[in-house]
Amino acid sequence: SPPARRLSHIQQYLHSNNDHWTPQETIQQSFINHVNKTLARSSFNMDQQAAYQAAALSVRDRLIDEWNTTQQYHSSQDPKRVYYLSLEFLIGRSLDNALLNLNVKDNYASALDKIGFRVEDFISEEVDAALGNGGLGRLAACFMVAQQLIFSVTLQAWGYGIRYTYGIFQQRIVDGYQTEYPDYWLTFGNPWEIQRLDVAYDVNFKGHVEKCIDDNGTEKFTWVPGENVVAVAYDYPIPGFGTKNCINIRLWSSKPKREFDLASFNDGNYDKSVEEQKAAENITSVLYPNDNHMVGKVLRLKQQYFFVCATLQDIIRRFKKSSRPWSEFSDQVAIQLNDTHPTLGIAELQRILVDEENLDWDEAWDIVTKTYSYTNHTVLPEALEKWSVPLMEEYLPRHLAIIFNINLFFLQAVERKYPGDREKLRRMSIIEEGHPQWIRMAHLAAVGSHTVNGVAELHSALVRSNIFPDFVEYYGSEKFVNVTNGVTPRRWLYQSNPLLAKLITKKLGSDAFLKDLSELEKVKAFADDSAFQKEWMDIKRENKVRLAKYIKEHLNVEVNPDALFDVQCKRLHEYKRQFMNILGVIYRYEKLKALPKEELAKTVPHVVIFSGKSAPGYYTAKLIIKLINSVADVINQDPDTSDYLKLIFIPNYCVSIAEFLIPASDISQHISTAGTEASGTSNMKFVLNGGLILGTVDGANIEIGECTGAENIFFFGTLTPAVEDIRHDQMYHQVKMDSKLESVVSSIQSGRYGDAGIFEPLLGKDWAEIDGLYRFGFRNFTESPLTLLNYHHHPSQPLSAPITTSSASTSLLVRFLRPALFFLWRNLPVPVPPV
Ligand code: F55
Repeated sequence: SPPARRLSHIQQYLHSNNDHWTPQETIQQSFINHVNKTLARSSFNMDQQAAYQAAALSVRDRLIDEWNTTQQYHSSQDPKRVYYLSLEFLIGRSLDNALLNLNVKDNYASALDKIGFRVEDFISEEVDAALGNGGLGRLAACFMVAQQLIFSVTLQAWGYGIRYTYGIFQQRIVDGYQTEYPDYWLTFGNPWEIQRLDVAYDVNFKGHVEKCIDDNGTEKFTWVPGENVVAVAYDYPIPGFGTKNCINIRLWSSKPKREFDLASFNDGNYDKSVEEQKAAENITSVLYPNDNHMVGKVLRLKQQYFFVCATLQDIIRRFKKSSRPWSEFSDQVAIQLNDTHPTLGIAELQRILVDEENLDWDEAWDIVTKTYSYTNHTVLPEALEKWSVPLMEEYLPRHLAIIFNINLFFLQAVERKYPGDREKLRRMSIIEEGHPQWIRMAHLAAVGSHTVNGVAELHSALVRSNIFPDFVEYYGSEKFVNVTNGVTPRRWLYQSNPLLAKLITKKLGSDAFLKDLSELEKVKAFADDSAFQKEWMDIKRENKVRLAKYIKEHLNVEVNPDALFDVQCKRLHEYKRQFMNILGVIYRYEKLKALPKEELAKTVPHVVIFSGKSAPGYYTAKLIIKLINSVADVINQDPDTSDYLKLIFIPNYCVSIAEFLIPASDISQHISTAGTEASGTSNMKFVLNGGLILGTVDGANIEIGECTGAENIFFFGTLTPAVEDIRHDQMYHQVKMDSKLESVVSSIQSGRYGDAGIFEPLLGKDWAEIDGLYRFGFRNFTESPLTLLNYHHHPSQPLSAPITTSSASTSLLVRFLRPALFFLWRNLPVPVPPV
C-alpha cells in the first residue's frame, strides 16, 4: 500500500541521516521504531489501531521523559504532597490530550501525514479509560490536570485509585431498552500506564485481634489477618499544559499472594488450587456501576480497604525517606477524600500509627485529623455510605475496634460540651444503633478530617444545615466550607472545540485563557461585533454538523444542523428528571401535530437529544430510557412534524461522546429537583462552549447564573425551601394534576407510544406521592421546561440567534477554575524555582 511504501522509504532515509533529524523526522523515527520493534509489525501490516498504538507509544516516551524529570525534581525538593484519593477516575482518551499538552500535535500531524497516516483518523481508535460513573469520577480527572498547573512547584500532587479491569459498562440500546456489556478496556494493552512490579504491598483482611501488655504496661493490639493479597502499582502520567511538569495517578491492581495453593495442587484438586488466586484478582476486576446510590456489597468494602491500605503504605514509605519525625507528617502530607469511599483510610492511618509505629492514641489522632479533609458530593440519603458492623467485624476486625474507639472519645467530648443531651449523642454518633448497627461513613469522615467541603454554594449550605448541623455547632462553621467544582478548559474547550478555542485566541491575541479563564472576560468587548458573531455562530454550526454526522452514522436519523439542539446528557436518575423532560417533549410533539401548517412553519425546529447510562439494577431509570426510545420511534417517523422535531437517544454516553456532544448544544437541560444536584459539572462545560442553560435553581447552576447574568440563563421551578412544602402537600393533600400534564399522561396510557402497560410503573397512582416529587417536583406545567416552549413560540426571538455570543461563554467561569483544594494551601513550604 502507498503508506507502507512511504513508511519503508522514510525508514531507509532516516537510517542514512540519523545525525540530522528535524523534529518531524524524530517523530517519524520514533513512530516507525514502535511499529517495528514494540508492535512487531511490518510496515505492510498496518491498520489504524496499529497506527494509534505506535503514535501513543511514541508520545508516551516523551511523557516519561517529563515524568522522570518531575519526579527527580520533587524527590530532591521533598515538598508537601497532596494526595487525592478517589475510587473513580473518569479519564477518557489520552492521546489527543497528551499531544496538545506537550504542544506537539501539529508536528505529529504533519510528520505522520507525510508517511501516510492522519492523526484525526486514528485518534478515535483509542478506548476511553472509563474508571468512573459520572460527575464524581470526572471531577477527579479534571482536578488532576488542574492540580498540575496549580501546585507544580510548591506542592506535588498525586492521585490514587483502582485499576479496574472492567470500567463502567458499555450501554447498547436493544428494542429501546438499555443492555449492558462489559467494558474490557485493556484488550489492546494500555500505552498510558507503566506497570511497577517493584511497587507492591501486602493487603490483609479478616482474622482476629490479639491483645497484650507491652514493657511499659500499655495495652497493645495486634491484628492477625486471615487473608492476604498483594496490590501492584500502575502509574498513569498526567502531563501539564505549558509546563514540563508531569504528575501521576497511581492505580492499584490486586494480585494473589501465592500463585496457587500447592497442597491442593498436589492433591490433584486443581480448581481449589487457583481459587484463592481468582478471589484476589476479583477485588479490582470491576467498577461498581452505581452513582448516588450505596450498595453494601462485601467486594465493594474490600475494594475500599484494599486501595486505602496500599495507598497509605506508599505515602508513608515516601514520608519516611526524609527521616522526619511523625509530628511533621501533616506538614508534609495532605490527603483529600473524594467522597466517603476512601474513608477507611482514617481508621487505617490511626491503626498504623498506634499499632505499628507505637504512637499513643491522642498523638496519633492529632496527626490523622490534621492530615485528612473530606469532600461531600451528595445530600441524597440513599447515597450516604453505611457499612454494617457485622460485616466490618468479619473483614476488618481491628479497624472496627478502632472506629468504636474513635467514636467513644468523640462522644465523650460531645458529652462534655453538652452534658446529658442524649439525643445529640445519638444523632452525632458514628455508629447508628439498631440491629445490626451501622457505621456512618460521613460521620467518620467529618470527625477524622480538619475540613469538610461541599461542591457548590447551595450544596455546601445544605451539607451544613441538613447533614452536619450538630457538627457545625460542635466544631464551629469554619470547618465546613464550600469549594465549587471546576472543569479543565484544556479538555473541555481547547481539545473538544478547537475551532472556538482558535477564534478566541485570534481575537484575544493569546491563549492565556486556557490557563486563566478570567481572560475570557475580554471577549465581551467583541460581543456586538457582527463579523465575530458570525464566525462564532458558524463554529457552533460546524460542531452541530459534526454531531449530525455521528447521529446519521450511528442511529440512521437525519437531523437538521440549523435546528435548535436541546441536550440533556448525564446519568439517568429520578432526581435529575429526564422523565420530566421527556413528558415535555411529548407535549411539544402533540401540540405541533395539532398546529395548522402555516403555524407550524413559524416554529423553531428542535432536535432533542438525550444521552446517559442507568445503573443496571435501577428499574425506574431503565424504564425512562425505554420511554424515551419509544417516543423517539413515533416522533422520528412522523412526516407531519419531522421538519420541526426530532428526538435522539445517543447510546453509551462517555467522555469521548461528551467531547463532541457538548460543543454542539444550543441549550442544555440541568433540571434536578432544587436541592438535589450537588453541583453538576457538565453545566459549566456547556456554558464554556457557548451554550445556554435551561435549569432549576440548583447546584452550580445558581453560580453560573450569577456569572452570566440572569438574562443568559433560563431558570424555572421551585426553590429548595419550597420543595419540602410540596412534598408535604403531595403526601397529605389532594394535588390536582395540571391539565397539560394530564393530557400527556393519558396519551401515553392510550398506547400512542407503544404498549402502555410497560410504562404503568412510571404513571401509576403513586406518581404524585412522596417519591413522585423526584419525578415531577413542579406543581404544574408552567413551572416545567414548557416555559421554554412558550418562549420558542415567538419566532421573532429564535434562540438560535446570536444571543449566545454576548453571553454565557464569553463572560465567566473564572470561578470554576478556582483551585478546588484551596484549603490544602495552608502552611505551604517556601516556594522554590520552577522546573
Ligand atoms: C458513585 C458511587 C457512589 Cl457509591 C456514590 C456516588 C457516586 C457518584 O458517581 N456520584 C457523583 O457522581 N456525584 C456527583 O458529583 C459531582 C462532582 O462533585 C457533582 O457535580 C454532582 O452533582 C454529583 O451528583
